[in-house]
Amino acid sequence: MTAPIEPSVRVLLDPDWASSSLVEDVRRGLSQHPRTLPPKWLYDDRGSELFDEITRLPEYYPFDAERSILKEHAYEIVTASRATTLVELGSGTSEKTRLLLDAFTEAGQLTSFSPVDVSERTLRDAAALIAKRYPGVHVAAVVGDFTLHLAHLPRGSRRMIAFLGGTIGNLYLEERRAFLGALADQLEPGDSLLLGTDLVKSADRLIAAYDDARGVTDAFIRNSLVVLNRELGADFDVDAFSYVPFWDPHMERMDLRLRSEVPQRVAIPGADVVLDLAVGDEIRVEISTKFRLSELAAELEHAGFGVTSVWTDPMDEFALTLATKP
Ligand code: AVJ
Repeated sequence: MTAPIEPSVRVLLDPDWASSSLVEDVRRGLSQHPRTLPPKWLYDDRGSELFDEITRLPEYYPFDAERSILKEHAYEIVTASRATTLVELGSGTSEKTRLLLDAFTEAGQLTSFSPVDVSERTLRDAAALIAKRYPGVHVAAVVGDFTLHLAHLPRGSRRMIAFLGGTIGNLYLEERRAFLGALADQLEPGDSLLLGTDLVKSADRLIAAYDDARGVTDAFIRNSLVVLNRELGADFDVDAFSYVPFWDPHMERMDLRLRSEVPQRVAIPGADVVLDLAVGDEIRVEISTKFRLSELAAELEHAGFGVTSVWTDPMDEFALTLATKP
């Protein structure tokens, strides 16, 4: 019997959100057209719970699609990566990651696991659970922002960086380029990226996934205003907005917005912003870009990766791409 090794947790993100980049993000985003809030601030404790609930909705196909790929191909993926360290960006509950960890265990390959997430509570719970379940694996969790803290990833052994769930779709093209380029720069030859991407499909299927019957996604997106009320002393009347998700066929992305239903003035003292909204004015809270495999491969190659393998689910709704730093 190997005794479980206690997980370590490094906090790189200021626990006081109001004094962190939230203020700057809010100021910059709300002065853009359309007004925008960056999605990473959706994941406070309540937001993390709501997202977890989204993953269990029948309409939210990406979760099950990605899981089915991992169920079928995890062993192939981990042996192809030849990694001994698994880093997971935007790890959340790391629920699906267990399929990778199981395969790593079966292959006798893994020595350490580093989940990275902005949500400290979710991360601590996940790290404790995983350390218990995989004795012998050193769990080194990082509370951080994967766009800011790439230089702090563990090094010294062959790494696979898992970025699952389609979260890369939250980034705009320029942000995606910067992120993939910075990641490739941080990696050593032989390290790899396992990237989950949702694929372009019919608008009906997409809209259903982001406009679920029980209104969980609505509550998740609306929670962004609750975060601003709490962290920045804002006075958003959360019920004075409606949730407006739509498919943008030109940009090939879901665009998730809140629309003001009344003329209103909102004060956000913590960011020194006063927001005047007319009826119909919108705030974009999240985009979720959908991909085409040929374009994705080109983007990865442009960033400095070589595409090793691509796996999709039987319905070709979602893809996992293993890209290696040459
Ligand atoms: C966690 C970013 C992958 O874009 O599908 C789900 C977030 N937002 N429903 C996604 C989300 C609304 C999700 N990601």
